[in-house]
Amino acid sequence: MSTPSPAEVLGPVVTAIDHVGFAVRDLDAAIAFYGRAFGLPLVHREVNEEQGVEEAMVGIGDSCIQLLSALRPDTAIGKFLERNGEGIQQVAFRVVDVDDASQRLRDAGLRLLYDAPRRGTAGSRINFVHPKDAGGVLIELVEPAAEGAH
Ligand code: V0V
Repeated sequence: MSTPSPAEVLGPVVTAIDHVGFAVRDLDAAIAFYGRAFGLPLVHREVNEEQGVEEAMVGIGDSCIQLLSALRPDTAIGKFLERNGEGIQQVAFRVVDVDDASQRLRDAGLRLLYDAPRRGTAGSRINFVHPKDAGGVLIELVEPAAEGAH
């Protein structure tokens, strides 16, 4: 059996770059910096205990930059900051159906980090492709919450 092409694996289920995630040490300072330097407005802010982050979405056109600070050192962002310092930690692809997208990728032999999607920003449902299976980039799959669901 031949390896499926990317189009065969996800085809039209990926619809946009939902956001790019930046690991930051000081969330308030980062929000102020991107506002001052680039005019990016704060559109959402929340704590996600399960992910170990306090995060802020700043808008850029139709997309967002997600500023991610660590609640504790022993978290994904805490470890990233310790290892790399501040910088791009992930790119998030918006998908129509995260269960379907995850299963298609598993079937194509990629490792998904979670067996079942977890809660992401503003009630979205998320999963991640392991960076070692995606060219060294941590790719998040995000299915936004239905309109008015959060
Ligand atoms: C680690 N590695 C990365 C990486 N993090 N490569 C690219 N991008 C990253 N962000 C590399 C690391 O350098 C190692 O390479 C290798 O992967 C395995 O390292 P590890 O020691 O096992 O890595 P850990 O323990 O730091 O875990 C890495 C993973 C972890 C990706 C498994 O960060 C994770 O579970 N991430 C998913 C959850 C997450 O990122 N949450 C925060 C965002 P070498 O040295 O072996 O070559 S929350 C969020 O996005 C929300 C709420 C949302 O959008 O809605």
